[in-house]
Amino acid sequence: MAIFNQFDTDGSNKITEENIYFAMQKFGHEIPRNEIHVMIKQHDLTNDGVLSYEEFKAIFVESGKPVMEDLDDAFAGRQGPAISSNLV
Ligand SMILES: [Ca+2]
Repeated sequence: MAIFNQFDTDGSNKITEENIYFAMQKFGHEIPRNEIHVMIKQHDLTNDGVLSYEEFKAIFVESGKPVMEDLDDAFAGRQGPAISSNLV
């Protein structure tokens, strides 16, 4: 999943709170750290404080929508351009 690598900028195969924060910032979305913290907590099945590929993927597939569309939805209402347009 290409989007995973967009977030996992340090190549650790884990998505941290910081990874998400800076990735979203790069996409033009300023997400409060506490919101990211909650998002991770909700999807961190292993309780290690970071998201694996599977855990990360679940954020976007749980609603049954395509990944990119869902990512936009997840941060709908934010300032900045749609995420999809930044990845092509
Ligand atoms: Ca985890």
